[in-house]
Amino acid sequence: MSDTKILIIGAGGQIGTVLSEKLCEIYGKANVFATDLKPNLEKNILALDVLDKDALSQIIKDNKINEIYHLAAILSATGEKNPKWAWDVNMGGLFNVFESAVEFKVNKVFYPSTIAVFGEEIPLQNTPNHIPLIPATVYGISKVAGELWASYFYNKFGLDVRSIRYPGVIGYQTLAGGGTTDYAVDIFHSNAKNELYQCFLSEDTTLPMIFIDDCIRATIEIMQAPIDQIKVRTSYNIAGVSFSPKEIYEAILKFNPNFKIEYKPDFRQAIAISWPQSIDDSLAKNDWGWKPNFDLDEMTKIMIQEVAKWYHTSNN
Ligand code: NAD
Ligand code: AKB
Repeated sequence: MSDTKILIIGAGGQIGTVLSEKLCEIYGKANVFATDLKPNLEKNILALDVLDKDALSQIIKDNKINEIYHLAAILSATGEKNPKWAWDVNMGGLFNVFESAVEFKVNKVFYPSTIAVFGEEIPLQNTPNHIPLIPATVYGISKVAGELWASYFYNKFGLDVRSIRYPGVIGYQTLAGGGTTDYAVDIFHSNAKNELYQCFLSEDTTLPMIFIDDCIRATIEIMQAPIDQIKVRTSYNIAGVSFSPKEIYEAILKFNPNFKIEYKPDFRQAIAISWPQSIDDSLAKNDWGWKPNFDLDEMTKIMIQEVAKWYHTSNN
């Protein structure tokens, strides 16, 4: 029986859905408490608003939680529509998690950051881990602040916060949650429905992305790494695979030569071009052994197969 008692906050989202399942497999269902603003009894997701500090504290105390995965956030595109709300959720939620974790002596906290922390004054290729962080979105600003608070809580209170800057995550289990990289999930749904895909980024907008299996493995690997391997206390860059809308479209065409796309860039184009095109993840590789497994073709094959199942079952 595992001694690890895990709380996942934001478990109903794109990453949380898959991470919760994986953590249940590793640590046992009885040791994983999946929560979200939107509860889902079928998926064992309990109601928790991370902005409600008393409710958060109660759940940590009652269940003797010693690890937290804090995923709840408002992503880049949604955040730009309501910046103050995005700031309140992203910062208020994080503060509640860090303060409660210190109060109840939680061993480890996972806090995902993002490629959205980058902005002006970066090399777009192989963007290094340590470089000025001048993001263009409220989401990026909140994640830069979050990284700095993670480092502060580690240095001041010894709270073992571990963080990764995820690229755009591509998975088939859910739709994506209001980001600029969502097109790379949406495109597979249009393909499965034999619809024309209207892409909200221009055809040559290259961005760093990662397949969901690599994303989840990275998360578990950094959390399981011995503490002396975690040397970056803000957040680690990790790379998966970089591509443009044109390149992913061409990868899908190999499976469906009739698939059609048109490009209608909207406000997300300006966000996308402020982000890196590829990421230097040498610190994650050296410190805790990070290595991605999926390239564009392998990921495309799995996405096409799995997204097709959405439209052949009545579950979604
Ligand atoms: P998502 O939007 O799919 O899921 C977020 C979940 O948080 C949702 O289920 C939502 O209901 C929940 N939530 C929102 N407000 C809440 C609140 N007040 N209390 C509790 N739950 C609340 O997001 P995701 O894609 O799963 O992202 C998870 C984390 O990973 C986020 O912190 C995000 O910044 C980070 N991240 C994601 C990506 C990506 O491409 N998906 C890339 C980089 C970083
Ligand atoms: C978004 O596009 O906002 C997210 C991210 C890269 O953080 N997918």
